[in-house]
Amino acid sequence: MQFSSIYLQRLSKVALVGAVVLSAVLGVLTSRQAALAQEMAPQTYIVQVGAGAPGNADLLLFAPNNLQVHRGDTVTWAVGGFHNVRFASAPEPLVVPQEVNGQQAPTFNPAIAFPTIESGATYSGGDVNSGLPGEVPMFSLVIDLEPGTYSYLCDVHPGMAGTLTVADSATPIPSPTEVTLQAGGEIGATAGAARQAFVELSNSMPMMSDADSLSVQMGTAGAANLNAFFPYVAVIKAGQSVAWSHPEGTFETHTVSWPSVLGQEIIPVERDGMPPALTLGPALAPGTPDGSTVGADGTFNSGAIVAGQTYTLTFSEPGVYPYVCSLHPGMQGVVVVQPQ
Ligand SMILES: [Cu+2]
Repeated sequence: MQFSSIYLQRLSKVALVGAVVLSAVLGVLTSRQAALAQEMAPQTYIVQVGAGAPGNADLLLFAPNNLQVHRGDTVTWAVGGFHNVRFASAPEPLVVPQEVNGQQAPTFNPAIAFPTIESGATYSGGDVNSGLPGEVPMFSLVIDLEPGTYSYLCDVHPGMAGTLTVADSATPIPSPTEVTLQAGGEIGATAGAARQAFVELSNSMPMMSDADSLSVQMGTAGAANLNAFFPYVAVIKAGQSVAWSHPEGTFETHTVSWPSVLGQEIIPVERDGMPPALTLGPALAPGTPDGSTVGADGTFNSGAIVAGQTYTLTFSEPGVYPYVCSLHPGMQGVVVVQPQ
C-alpha cells in the first residue's frame, strides 16, 4: 500500500509538472498566435507629405519615401502644404488652357486641383488623385492591390514622388511605429541637407560682381528646398541688371515681385454646370516681361518662374528695391542700386 501510495504521489507530481509544462507551451502558442493575428490585422500607416524646417526650408518629400504595406492596410497621407497625391508615373502640367467666359485662358490644371477619389475609399489601381488639400489635410486609401510596387507623386512640385510596395501577406513588414520613426529620420536627413545648402549658398553667392549682371539663385534643387534668395542683398550699379536663376531639378515655383501679390495665385471663375475654372492670379500669371527695365517706382512682378528658367531685370535708377516671392511667405530679398 505504502509503495503504491508513493507511486501515486510521484505519478501525480509528474502529471502536475506535465500540466504546468503543457499549459506553458499552450500559453506561448496563444501569445504567438495573438501576435500573428495582430500582424495580420489591417494596419494604418502615415505618410508625411512635405515638411517645414528651419531657414524657411520647405522639404518637398514623401516620408517614408517607400512605404511597405499588406493588402487591406490603410495609408493616410498627412498633407503639410500645397500638395496633391496622385498615383501616376509622370506629373501633369500645372497650367492648361481652358475656355473661360467664351475665351481660351491659362488655368491651374483641374486634373491636379480636383479629387478623382474620395478620402477613405478603397484603392484597387489606376490613376487616382487626392486633389489639393481641403479643410482637413488628410487623405486616406484602403489599399486593395496585388503585391508589387506602385508610384505616386505631387503634380504641384514636379519631381516630388514616392512609392508604395504591397508585400505578399506572408512577408513581414515594418510596423506603423517603425515606419513613422523611419519617416522622421528621412525628414531629419533632408532638413540637414537643406541647412547645409543654406550655409554653402550664403557663403558662395557674391553680393557684388564686376560683370554687368549679378546672379541671384532662387531656392534650391530637389527635396531639400529653401524658400530663399541667394544672395539676400544684391548690390549693382545703375544700368546694370540682376539675373534670378531657378536651378534645374527644382521642384518648386517662385516669383520675383514688388509689391507682394501673396495669396493671389488662383482666381476661381464659376461656370454653369461645370467645376470653376481656376484662372491664374497675378502670383502665377505672366507679368513684367523678362528683360524689362525697372523704373524709379520699383514695381515689378515676374509671375511663375519654374525649374531651369532665368528672369532678368535692369535697374536704371539708384535706390533700394525690396522684393519678395509671392508664393512663399518670408522669401524676400533686396536690390541695392548704386550711382554709376
Ligand atoms: Cu517662392
